[in-house]
Amino acid sequence: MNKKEKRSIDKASQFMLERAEKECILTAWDRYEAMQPQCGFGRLGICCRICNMGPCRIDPFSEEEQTGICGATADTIVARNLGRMVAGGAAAHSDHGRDITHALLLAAEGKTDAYTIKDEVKLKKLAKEYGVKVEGRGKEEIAKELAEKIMEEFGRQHGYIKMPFRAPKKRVKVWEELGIMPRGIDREIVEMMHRTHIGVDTDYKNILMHGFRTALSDGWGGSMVATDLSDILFRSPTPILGRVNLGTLSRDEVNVVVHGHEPTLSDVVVYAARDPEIVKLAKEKGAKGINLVGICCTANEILMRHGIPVAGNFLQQELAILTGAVDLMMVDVQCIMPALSTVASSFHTKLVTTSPKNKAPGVTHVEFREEEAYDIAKKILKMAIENFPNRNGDILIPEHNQDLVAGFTAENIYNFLGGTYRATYRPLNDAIIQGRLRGLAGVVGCNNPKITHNYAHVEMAKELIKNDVLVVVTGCSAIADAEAELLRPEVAFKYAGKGLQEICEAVGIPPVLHVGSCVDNSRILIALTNVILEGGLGEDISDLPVAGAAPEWMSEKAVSIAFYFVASGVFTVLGMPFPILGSKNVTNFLCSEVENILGGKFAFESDPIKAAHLMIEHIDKKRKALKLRPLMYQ
Ligand code: SF4
Ligand code: MSK
Repeated sequence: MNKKEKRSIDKASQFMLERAEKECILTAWDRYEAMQPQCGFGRLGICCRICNMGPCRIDPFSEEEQTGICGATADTIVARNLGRMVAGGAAAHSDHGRDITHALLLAAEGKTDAYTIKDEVKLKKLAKEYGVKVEGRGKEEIAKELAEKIMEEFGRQHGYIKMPFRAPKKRVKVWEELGIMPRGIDREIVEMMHRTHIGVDTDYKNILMHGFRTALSDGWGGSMVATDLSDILFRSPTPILGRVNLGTLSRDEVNVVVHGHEPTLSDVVVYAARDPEIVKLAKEKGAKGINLVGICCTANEILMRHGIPVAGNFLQQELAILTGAVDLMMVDVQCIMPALSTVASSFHTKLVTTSPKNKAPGVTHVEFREEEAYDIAKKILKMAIENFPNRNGDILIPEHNQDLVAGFTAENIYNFLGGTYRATYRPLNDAIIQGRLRGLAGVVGCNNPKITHNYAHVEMAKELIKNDVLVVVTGCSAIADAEAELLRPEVAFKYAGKGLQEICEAVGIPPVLHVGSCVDNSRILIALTNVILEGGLGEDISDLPVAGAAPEWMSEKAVSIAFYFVASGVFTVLGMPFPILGSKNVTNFLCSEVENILGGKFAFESDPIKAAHLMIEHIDKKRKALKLRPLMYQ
């Protein structure tokens, strides 16, 4: 295996890595190598910088129990560090949710004409859930009151937030009894920061239980808000054809790459890119038109609603610029490497930040305001067009680009499985009960140069579907599988077990279902709840033959996601451990004891095949507990 193959399994990425090497342009993989050896204290989670008496570190090989200067043990330090990671991840997702709520409010008040309410059915359903009167009222009036009520969820001071009550009754009872039912979304994050301040919570279990509460305020709170309101404002996804990989960049069109997470600007850019004035301007500059593509979750948002191509996932953001064909990359928030400006400086590529929360030294900033969204979108597109004639040097675009199907949701699965006139999860439940389908798995999360790019996502998904496990994917995992052609219905015949093949053939779906962006992991929680409500597979999510995984995770958001899945009762395997191995107690609590109280737990396994089999073993254990029939074909 050569160096490029060790870095990525994806041919398009290997092609670009070759250029990077030839032209001595550093990428995340090079910086990762230069960083070796990485700090062992940090890796084990036993370095503390929380107060200025430190930094303190605990010697993992010491015979005697060591503490920090204040007396904090390894257990406390490790739990505090992890708790703060959960808070960071929950904050990012939830702030995204807040921004979408703000956009809904502006649209309802008529303060922006860039957005209209596109899913009135979902608006009314959600309004009823929040006690907003719908009869005899216009959609804007309903949306205004709903947006205001949801805004209150962030700072709620009394009682609990609403969305966790969507979970099965038994699960809600578990959370209430454990005292981890989330209150205000912001409140849980603030409380985590408070508890982990010097001289507050030193009980590692107490800190970690609050970690679960904080994460629940993300998964069943901020992220779920982001998903539901995005559907209302930008349209609920339906299965849609798309294309993926760096080969979606075009030699003779103006290439505009949108990267980040929030759909508020990128969704408007989709419409602005079709504006006759913009297309005409592009042609006047000698281009054939505008080619809009995406990276990371902004890409997933506009893929599943508009079929806009995806140029790549997290580790491909620098590689896209390395083609020399990107005329402009517009970024919003999250997962945007600071190194982009350095890579862009080797080419003509214009990098533009758009969020007041994310500026970069020396990078053009065009501030996004919802009230002027369309004009701002056009302004950025014009900057890209102006930059098209400045292309210099070789344009090297890999050929690779694949078809895919995306746009599955907890709601449209009803129609897919049951048909438009009898929308139901019954066929899915029956397939599991009768043993045609072994169970379900959610594979999500990022890339990380510690693991060969896309390898763990793809191998894990293949192993799971081979064993008749239907896989749902989000975020960069979804993009990885798309690049390996796993999001095409016909691959069921190549890779899936016989039972899963029969289902894919009957329903016309791929064996790996793309259910959206990182905040859309909330769709998986709702789908699991719908399975419980349909009946015959237990009373709680923890009864279900399901498992989760984040095989190449890197971000704090992935930590929060993993925490809310375990808190919801799902066994969750991570491809790399949390930085907690410096505390045996914390590791044992999260990877074992916690199952007794939450029904879910964590496992760490870097080999994706072994990790898939841990998930399969767990699924089989749950099938046995439910006394389901033996599998039909395994
Ligand atoms: Fe050291 Fe305690 Fe301060 Fe952490 S909080 S840096 S362990 S003194
Ligand atoms: S973009 S959080 S690298 S999945 Fe959602 Fe990908 Fe992870 Fe960012």
